[in-house]
Amino acid sequence: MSLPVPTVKDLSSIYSINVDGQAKRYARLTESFEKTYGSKPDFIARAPGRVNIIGEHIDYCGFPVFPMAIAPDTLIAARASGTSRVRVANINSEKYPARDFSATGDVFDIDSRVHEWSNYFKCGYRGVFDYLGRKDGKGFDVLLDGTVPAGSGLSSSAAFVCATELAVQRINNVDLTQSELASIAAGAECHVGVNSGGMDQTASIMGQQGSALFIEFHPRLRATPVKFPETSPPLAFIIANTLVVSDKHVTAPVCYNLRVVETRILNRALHVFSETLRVVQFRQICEHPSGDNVAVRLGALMNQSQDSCRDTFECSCAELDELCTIARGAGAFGSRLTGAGWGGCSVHMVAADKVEQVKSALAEQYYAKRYPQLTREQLDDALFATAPGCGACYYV
Ligand code: NG1
Ligand code: MG
Repeated sequence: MSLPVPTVKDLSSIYSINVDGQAKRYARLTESFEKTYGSKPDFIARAPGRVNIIGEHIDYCGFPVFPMAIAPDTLIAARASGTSRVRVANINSEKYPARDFSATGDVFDIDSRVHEWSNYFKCGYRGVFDYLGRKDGKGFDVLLDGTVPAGSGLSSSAAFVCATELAVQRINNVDLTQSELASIAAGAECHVGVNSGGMDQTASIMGQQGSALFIEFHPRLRATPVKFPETSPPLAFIIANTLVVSDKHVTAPVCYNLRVVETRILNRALHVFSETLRVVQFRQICEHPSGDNVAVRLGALMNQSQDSCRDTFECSCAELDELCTIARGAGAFGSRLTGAGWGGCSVHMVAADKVEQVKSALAEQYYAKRYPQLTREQLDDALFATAPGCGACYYV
C-alpha cells in the first residue's frame, strides 16, 4: 500500500500476548545499546517473520500467496552518530560479531560467497540507496535482536532486511511507502545469492493483526487482509520446527534457485498451477464461508499443498512429513511445510480447543524421540501456537 510505516508508542499495539516479556526485551535492548555505544537509541525498528499458510514456491512465478505475519521478529535499535561510519552489532555477539563499515563505501560491497550475518544488513542498506540512486548515507550505530530462528522457513532473512530498511530510511530522513519498502526488500536478497519472490517481505511490512494477507504481484504488488472464518471453536495455528536447518546459503544453488529456474522453463508447472488454484480457493472459502465443514475444506487444501510440495515439487523432507502425519493423527485439520522447505518449519491448522492435544502429540512423538536432550525453553521455541500479527513499525 502507499502508506508510510507506522510509529507506535505502546507495545500492546504490536504484540497480542506476553506484552510484559516483550517490554523487558525492549528495555534490555535499549540498555545494551547504551552500554555498547554510550547513549540511548533514537528509535527501534521492528519487522516480523511470517508463516505461510498456503501458496508455496509460487511467489517468484508471480502468483498469489497467503501468509501472515507472526510475533517473532527482528528489532534494530538505531541512533545517528554524526560520523561517517555504520557500526552494526548484535545482542548475540558470539554468533554474530560486531562490524564497522564506511557509510558511503564498503557497506555497499556484498560478497555473496561468504556466509556473513552482516550481509543481510548490507542488503537492506544497499536496497534503499540503490532505489534512491544515491550513495550518501549518514553514519549511525545499530544493535540487533532477532527472535526468528534462522533457516527455519519463518523468514528470518526478510525480517532482518526489512528492519534494516526501516532503520536506514529513518536515519537518512527518507519516507518510502510500505509498497516501496516491500519491493526493495524482495529484490535485495539477490545480493546474498537468493533469487527470492516477494511474499516474505510483503508479509513482514504489511502484516495486520488478526488477518492473513492475500498477496498479489500482478499487475502490481497488493496485499488484501483476509480474516479466517469464524468457526466454533475458532481456528488456531501451530508452528512446529523440524529443527533441521535449511540454510539458504548452502541450499540455494542446489535447491531454491534451482527451483526458480525450473519453474521459469515450465518444469514443475503442475505444482505451480495447482498450488495457485488452492490459494484462490482458500481465500474464497475464508471470504465466503458458506456450507458445512469449512475448517475441513480449508485443511484439505493445506494437506493437498503438502502432498504437492512433497511429491511434485520435491521440497519436503522426512521430518516435515512426519510432523504433518503426527499432527493430523492428533486432530489437525491441515498440516504442511511452510517457507522454502527441505527442513525448517511446518504449520498446522487446528480447532482452538485441540491446540494442547496436537502440541502434546508432536512433543511426545517427534521431539522426545528425535531430540530427547531439548530443554523446556528450546521446545517452546520450536513448537508454539501462533496468530496473525501486525507488520513492521517504529517504536519510540
Ligand atoms: P523462506 O524459506 O522463509 O526464506 C522462501 C522465499 C519466499 C518463497 C518461499 C517458498 C526468501 C527470502 N523467501 O521463504 O519468497 O519463495 O521460500 O514459498 O528466499
Ligand atoms: Mg529466508
